Amino acid sequence: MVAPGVHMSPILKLFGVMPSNYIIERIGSGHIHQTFRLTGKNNFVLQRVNKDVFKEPDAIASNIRIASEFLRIHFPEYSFLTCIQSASGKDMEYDAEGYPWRLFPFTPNTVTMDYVSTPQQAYGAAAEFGRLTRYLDRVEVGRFKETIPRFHDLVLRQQQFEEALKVRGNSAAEACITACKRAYPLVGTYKQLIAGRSLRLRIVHNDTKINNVLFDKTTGETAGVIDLDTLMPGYFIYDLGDMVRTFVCPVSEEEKDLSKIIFRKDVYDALLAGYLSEMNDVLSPAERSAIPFAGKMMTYIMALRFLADYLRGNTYYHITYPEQNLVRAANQLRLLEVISENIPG
Ligand code: GN1
Ligand code: MG
Repeated sequence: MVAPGVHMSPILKLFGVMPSNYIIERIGSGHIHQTFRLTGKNNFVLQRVNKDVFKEPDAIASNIRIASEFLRIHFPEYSFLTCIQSASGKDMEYDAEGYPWRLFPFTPNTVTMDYVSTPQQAYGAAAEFGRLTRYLDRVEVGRFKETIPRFHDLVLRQQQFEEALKVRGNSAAEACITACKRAYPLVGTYKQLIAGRSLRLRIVHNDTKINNVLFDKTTGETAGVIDLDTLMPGYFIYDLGDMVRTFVCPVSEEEKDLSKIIFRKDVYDALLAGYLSEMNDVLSPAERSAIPFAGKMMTYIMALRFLADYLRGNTYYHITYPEQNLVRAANQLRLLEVISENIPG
């Protein structure tokens, strides 16, 4: 874990920022990168990119550049977050250990939230993510790279889970393993959707958690989306599904008390209405019929990913206690149950 400190100075200087003029503090609840807020004359967000997860960091910058150029031409009023270039004109600067760092402007008077409190927030956030996909509907998908190959490919995640099972060393995970296997039919449904070409490959955000939406502090309106590292080719179910996963339940994936995992129908209805307010005419009838599958698929993929990481010794997600990935997997498996009970089809 990197603490805010003096080692950031050389990086900040490359971006033309004098570290001594800023208060630097860690922010965010992400599992992958390390993110800091700089408060001073101007406000910035500084981020160290996880190079073990994003093995080709330049692909992130390239995708964002293609998207931002397209949006600037076709939707000039859209506020799309891009990073600040360093003094030598680069999107990222590398430190002595080979980690890339990026600097963003901090959008003034905005907040992020870790939980959806009202259906209005769900509607707004879902419309915001839907708008991004709609605006990018006619961009050339083939120009984008996969920043993490096969990131939300459920078939791959099932294979990785099976691999992790081979090295499992303890029985604490048995109940979760059984539950994951019981849900294997979801992989079959996913395969059918892909093989049947029901879903169009689009540019999607791929990390549509509620805390990746900026809200205006004063009006409560949405002010844009952040965390564009996985803006890349994918299917709409990845975005819609991750919203269902993170919006409908009043507690996060860290919650240990499974009785708190409930399905808020008003929030689900609002998120779907918000998403479709942008995407209804963009989606094909075949895509629209995959809507009920989205939340199940993305909740399940997170259960598989958390459990596989636990079984292989917690090499991927940042943890603060040894059982954390198992707790997350059990949480997501319970959420999968409540979503399946509440979304027919
Ligand atoms: C990771 O680091 P963060 O929180 O932005 C993960 C997402 C998961 C999420 C679960 C690159 O995102 O896919 O949904 O954790 N990102 C990556 O909280 O693996
Ligand atoms: Mg992310």
